[in-house]
Amino acid sequence: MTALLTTANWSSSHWIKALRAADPGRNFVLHGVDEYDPASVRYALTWKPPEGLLPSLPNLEVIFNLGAGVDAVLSDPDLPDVPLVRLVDENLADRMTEWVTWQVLTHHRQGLAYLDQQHNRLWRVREQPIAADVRVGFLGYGVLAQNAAGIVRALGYQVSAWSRSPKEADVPIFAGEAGLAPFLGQTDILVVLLPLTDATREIVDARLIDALARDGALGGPVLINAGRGGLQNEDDILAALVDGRLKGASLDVFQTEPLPTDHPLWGAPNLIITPHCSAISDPASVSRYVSRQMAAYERGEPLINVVDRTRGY
Ligand code: NDP
Ligand code: OXD
Repeated sequence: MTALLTTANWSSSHWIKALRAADPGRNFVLHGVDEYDPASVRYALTWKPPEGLLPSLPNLEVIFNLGAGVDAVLSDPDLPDVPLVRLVDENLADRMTEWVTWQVLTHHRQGLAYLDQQHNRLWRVREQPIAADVRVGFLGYGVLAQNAAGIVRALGYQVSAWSRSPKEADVPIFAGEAGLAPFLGQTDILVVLLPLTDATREIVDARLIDALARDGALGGPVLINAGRGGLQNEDDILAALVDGRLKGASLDVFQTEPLPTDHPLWGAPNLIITPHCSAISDPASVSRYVSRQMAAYERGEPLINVVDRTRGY
């Protein structure tokens, strides 16, 4: 009985070592390196598995996605009909919270403008609205957004969120299509933490940008996206940065990754680009999560964080 690992562009040696340390009694094999019999594979532990690999495992029982977003694994048209478990991990959530907080503070406190001043040896104090006057809206209010919202709120910002379904929460929640325009109309800094699904593809376009609040303390709206590149129309974002409809933006994810060196976004004004690293999966922490789930499953307990394939996340 084998657990098969695929890690795409992540360091496979770190992952296999961490898995073997977390669960020494189990047979982990690394696809493309170790010999294995496909019929012996009961679990697949994957990040962006090569298309066709999972359908080739006749006795596969569970797929564990090593990241939070499952869009890559769901894109395989022949994905076996077995439970797909996504990653829910405090370590991952805390990393995302660090990145989101960093971006919110940088745009609010004009980090790019001060860096520019420093390069020009210019001593000039800029406008300084207090956090309580700045409205941060989370587009998507799942595990990661809720964790980040807790810290952003603790810093004093006004926080609200938009999700697919209504929910009880400690911030105002706008839900569904009807809730989107009112939500955007009261948002100064938009933090996108949605999954990429048929319903959310390119949701961040010119229309959405134009619906953001323009009467806020920052003098214009700011876009922050750490969800997926497929959520954004990059031509629309570029145009809005160039003509000032967006005061600033931070993008961690892109339609094409790595972002091609000749992509015009590299030169866009007031844009912070990070290379899809806002929250990286920690091999040791994720290995413990997967090991706990496999043990519980073998005791006959239900798997947790199983993806609802009809919703796509
Ligand atoms: P969750 O599944 O916990 O939350 C998703 C949220 O999006 C929920 O609030 C959900 O609404 C909402 N949502 C989904 N579809 C819609 C829709 N059509 N309309 C409105 N709201 C919708 O996801 P996580 O918080 O764990 O992760 C979010 C995403 O972050 C991942 O899917 C992944 O793409 C990305 N990510 C990026 C990383 C990076 O390094 N850049 C690292 C980790 C994750 P509801 O609450 O009603 O279900
Ligand atoms: C994730 C990611 O989805 O790293 O976890 O993008």
